[in-house]
Amino acid sequence: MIFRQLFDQETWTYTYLIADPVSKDAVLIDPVNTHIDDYIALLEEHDLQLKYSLETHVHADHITASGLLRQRLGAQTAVSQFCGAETADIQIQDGDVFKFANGEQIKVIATPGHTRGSISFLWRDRLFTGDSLLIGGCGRTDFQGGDAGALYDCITQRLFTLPDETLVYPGHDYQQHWVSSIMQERTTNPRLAGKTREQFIEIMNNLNLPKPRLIDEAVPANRYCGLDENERQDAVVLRDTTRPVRVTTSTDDLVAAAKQQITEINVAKSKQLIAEGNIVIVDTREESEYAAGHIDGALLLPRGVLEFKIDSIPELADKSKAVLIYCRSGNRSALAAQTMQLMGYTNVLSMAGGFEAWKKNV
Ligand SMILES: N[C@@H](CCC(=O)N[C@@H](CS)C(=O)NCC(=O)O)C(=O)O
Ligand SMILES: [Fe+2]
Repeated sequence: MIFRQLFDQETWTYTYLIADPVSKDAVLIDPVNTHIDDYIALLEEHDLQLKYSLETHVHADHITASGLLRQRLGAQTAVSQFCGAETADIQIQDGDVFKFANGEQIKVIATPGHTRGSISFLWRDRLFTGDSLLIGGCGRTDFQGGDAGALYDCITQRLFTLPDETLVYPGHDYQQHWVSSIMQERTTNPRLAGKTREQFIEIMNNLNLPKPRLIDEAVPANRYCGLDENERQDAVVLRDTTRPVRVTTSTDDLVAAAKQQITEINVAKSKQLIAEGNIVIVDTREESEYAAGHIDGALLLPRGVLEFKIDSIPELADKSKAVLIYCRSGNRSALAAQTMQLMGYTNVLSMAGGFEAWKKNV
């Protein structure tokens, strides 16, 4: 097998290539957009066919190359279903297995905590931990649905229970470490070895790290496989029409599940509540859609940046206040409403049919 650990010096990110020289199947884990040409050259050098571009999570510090790899090479993009990245071909679930080459398997282990959708991949004796478990450290837990308790639980219960000799390949290293092992991390990681859950949470809550430099750009872009607004439409078309997709959970399934959990109201009811006042209207479409026309008084909060922009909106500080959320057709807003409920908002209403339906009812 071919195995390469690649490094992006700008963001201290590791990308991994796993490939089979016989069948020519190749998989990339956490590719970085600025290295797209390097990846293509490397694949060409070995005459490889990129089958999957896998993400350990929606990254806050760099932009993924997955959307470009899909466009250029036809690879399938995959990210956890809990990342809010619905344009990825595969919405990964815990326990999923990616099969490639002659019997090779990459197994998915959900390791939430750095972000809600963080996962680790296990291939043979190699564990790709993303930013869940780092060498002598772990990913921060202060944004994107981060949760220190959840991180402690999954590292201690799911990763540290793997065989001692399992090799740990992280998503970043800021001190020029390359590889570790489960035994090394279990016995020497200063945040985890001999630490109780409470001690770990205390450490994580007091890191006081500055925000990643690229977060405002990277998170929304990565929810669209790293593509910019102009490239995104193609991404959806490609996914929907050109290739069979091994989807464990499709976007439609996610929307349907969200609609079970939230409250939808129609345009007439929305108008009535707006007229009565005391309701915050949130437009969860992209900035360009908002600029082209929106409901009077609506606050712009694109779905891609919802979790980390919401705290800066004073009108949404009170989580019990009534919120009417809408998008173009009612799907994105259902997902956004579900996210807000998970964040503790208790009175979120999604407008069925979205702005399209609203315009018809003026
Ligand atoms: N200075 C870096 C910060 C990177 C950062 O915050 N990295 C995240 C992973 S996305 C992390 O968990 N870092 C852990 C740490 O710095 O201890 C940047 O601006 O990009
Ligand atoms: Fe990260």
